[in-house]
Amino acid sequence: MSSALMIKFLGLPVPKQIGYVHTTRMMHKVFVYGTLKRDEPNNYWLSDKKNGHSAYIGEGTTTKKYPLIIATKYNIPFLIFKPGTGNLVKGEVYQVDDAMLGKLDILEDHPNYYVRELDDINTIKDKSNEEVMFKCWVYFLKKFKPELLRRPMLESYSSLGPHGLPYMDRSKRDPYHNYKSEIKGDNEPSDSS
Ligand code: PCA
Repeated sequence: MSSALMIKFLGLPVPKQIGYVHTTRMMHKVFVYGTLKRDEPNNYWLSDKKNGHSAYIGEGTTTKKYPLIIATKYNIPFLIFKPGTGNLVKGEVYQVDDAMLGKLDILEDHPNYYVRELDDINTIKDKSNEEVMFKCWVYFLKKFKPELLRRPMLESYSSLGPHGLPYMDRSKRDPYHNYKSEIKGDNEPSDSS
């Protein structure tokens, strides 16, 4: 018998909170380093309420070095899954719900293209200035062509940065050009680290 029923059975008034159905929304932390950051071309995905919930937590930095490069005809940023090479990369940490994470997975074509992995991110909370380590989801490129490692490795991405390689929006791309084959290698993740 539920506690609410038991109280009724005993003839006692049922307190309001008993029997109340609690729905919990799963929350996740995501570290974004590329076009999803503030003032970058895909940030509207995170701010669009129709996609779900997102809240900015603060600036984040990876705790391992990774190569952050710009590649393809469309100047797309990639964090390559080769820990120990490149820089401690700066980005932003957001809290998102299941719905928003699902939308980001569609945008990043996880797990076919970018692969979402959990990683430790040093985060400076915007509200309190407190520094904390969070396990965050990060979209990595795991199977990559080795020549991508010869590209300049950035510490922080901005589409309109001094590299002169502005991101090209999907709506402007050639539907017949397979840009994914420009970067995808056939290495297994273990070969790359
Ligand atoms: N969007 C994701 C991965 C690369 C990109 O452009 C991000 O900003 O983290």
